[in-house]
Amino acid sequence: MRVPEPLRQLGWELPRNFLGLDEGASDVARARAVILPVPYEATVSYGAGTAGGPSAIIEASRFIELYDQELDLEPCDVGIATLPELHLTHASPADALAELRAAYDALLDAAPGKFVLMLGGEHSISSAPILAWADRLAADGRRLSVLQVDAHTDLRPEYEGSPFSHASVMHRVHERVDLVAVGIRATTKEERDLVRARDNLHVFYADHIHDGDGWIDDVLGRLGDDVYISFDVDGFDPSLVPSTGTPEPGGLTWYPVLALLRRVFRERNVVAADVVELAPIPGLAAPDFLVAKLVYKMIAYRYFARG
Ligand SMILES: [Mn+2]
Repeated sequence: MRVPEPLRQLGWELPRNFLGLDEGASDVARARAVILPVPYEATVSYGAGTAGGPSAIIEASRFIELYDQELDLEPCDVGIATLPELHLTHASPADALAELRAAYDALLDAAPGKFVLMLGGEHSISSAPILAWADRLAADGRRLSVLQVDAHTDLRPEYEGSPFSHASVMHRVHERVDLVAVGIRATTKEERDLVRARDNLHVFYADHIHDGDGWIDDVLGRLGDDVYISFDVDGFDPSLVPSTGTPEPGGLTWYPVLALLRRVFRERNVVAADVVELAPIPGLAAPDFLVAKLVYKMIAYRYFARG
């Protein structure tokens, strides 16, 4: 709501959008980045709560600094619009994903050239934007690469009877894209066999990252020109982000993740991204702030990492 001119100087709370930006900086027509909150949760297998992820990220974001000292600027100057939460049908996961796909295509058509960053919600929602981008690029003779940061490979053909499960999201797209998964430390023999059998699937296990140097060069070497980033926050170590449905020990830490993202945004065309699977724990603010800052860093690198 626009506060009347004579009342502007009073101590109003920050607007309830990503970063708490004023109307000019969050205007969707002007903004170069768009936040799409999708609080969908239907197939989570252990801890629930991802439906509260987008609102917790946006709430925490209103209290982080706009200035980025690494880049020495305020990345929000590009304009960041926050769309209302998109509520999907619970009739069935297939119907929900079809709804999301239609909405995502409509958004790309209505906001061409903008960087769309989707906030989940459970990881199953990522297949809709990934396939939307795979189709758009294929029409141009190009092939999408997906950079998946995750504890889990998510390559099961189905899980608990559903091919639309969060644990199957990358199986749903694996024939259409080149997939590079980073931070993995929970997988099955069947998923391992699938990765070994296909030369478009590459997994960087968390223990190799922990032990070695040069893994970022290797990740870059596997990514094509056009990249979609699907970031499951359980890729982080649970000491940093315990607020997720299926936490796994031995995850990634903050600075290696930033080093990876900085290089990917600098050296590739990142078409869009998502950040999923935050299941906020009441009273535990640090993970919400970490994920809010991760989202802001992605937008910052998208527009300023090229230097
Ligand atoms: Mn995961």
